[in-house]
Amino acid sequence: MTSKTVAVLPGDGIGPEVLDAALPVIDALGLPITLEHGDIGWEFWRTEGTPVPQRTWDLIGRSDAVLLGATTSKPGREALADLEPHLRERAPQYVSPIIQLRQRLDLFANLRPVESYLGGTPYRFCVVRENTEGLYAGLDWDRVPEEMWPLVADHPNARISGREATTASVRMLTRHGLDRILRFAFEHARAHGHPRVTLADKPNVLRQSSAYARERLEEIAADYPEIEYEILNVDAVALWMARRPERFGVIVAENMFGDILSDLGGGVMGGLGLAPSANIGENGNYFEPVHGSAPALAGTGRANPIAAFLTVGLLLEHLGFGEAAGQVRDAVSHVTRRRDRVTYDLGGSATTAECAASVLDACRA
Ligand code: GGG
Repeated sequence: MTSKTVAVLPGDGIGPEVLDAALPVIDALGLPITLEHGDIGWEFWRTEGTPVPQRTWDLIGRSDAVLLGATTSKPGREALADLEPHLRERAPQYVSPIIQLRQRLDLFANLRPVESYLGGTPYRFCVVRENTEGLYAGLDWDRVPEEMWPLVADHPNARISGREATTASVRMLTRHGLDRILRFAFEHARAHGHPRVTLADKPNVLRQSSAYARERLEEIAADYPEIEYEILNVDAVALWMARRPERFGVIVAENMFGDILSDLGGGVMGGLGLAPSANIGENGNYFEPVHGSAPALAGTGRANPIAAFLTVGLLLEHLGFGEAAGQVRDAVSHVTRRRDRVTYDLGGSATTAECAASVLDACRA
């Protein structure tokens, strides 16, 4: 097995605790991986003026994969209250580290596996969210720009409100963006034996842009004849994710639809404490639990480490350690079915350390 280097960026709040709990799994499985710890998050903005110092970018650049704990996306009232006045004035300039990573590394694919860890009918699917365009392309105006007004003015509500009282956002889909995310979805389906790719879109309302997405889907799908594909309205996908999650393999969606569906996926699984994620591009990646930094929970020993374990599993799979990734998922399954081994958010009473010890024991068994 070729040796790999992973940049570990614990970040803020509970990020360091959940990574500390989950990382021993790499040793437990005897994998040839070198971990290099680096700095990211609010603390580094406070002390150095940036949440991602240059030495961290350098570390990311020389690593095969990046493992993130959690980071502050927007400083809360308590974080602001602790600041000296000159820093408080500058706080609105703080840009979330994960946005910086996604933009600078062009991490266009956000992968969220959704799997039944709490029992019931088994399911295993994933949501692939496009990360760079769609309704979050940044084409968002607090008042419709003058040059756009002729396109909007005929809408009856806009006619009544006038330009000064009309706002707009544009859903931008490009051939470049569509092709690479659709290809990613099909490649993922192929690699994981999923028989079907579902494009979650809105063809009954956003007819023109959805027709273009269909055109790109049909062309890309031709390269994957063994994989079925379908286009469903995003609202129907949400309904079926909740009612019959086992019907899905790979769900792919533009940025906003994917944002919503991927959080729904966390809900279907049983909560954010279980949900892992990956952000992947041509030249970089980072893996992180979906949950945030949860400052109120930090230091209490109650944070759920399962999402961090499953995130490490996802990272292992990406690095080519597929068998080890399966062992991590199996160990998690073994533990999540025992309420006495899980943390409070899953109805248990275990601490972070106790829950992690159970997963590590199951891995070694
Ligand atoms: N691990 C995901 C993550 O940290 N996301 C950023 C985020 O949502 N942060 C909100 C927060 O921690 O306050």
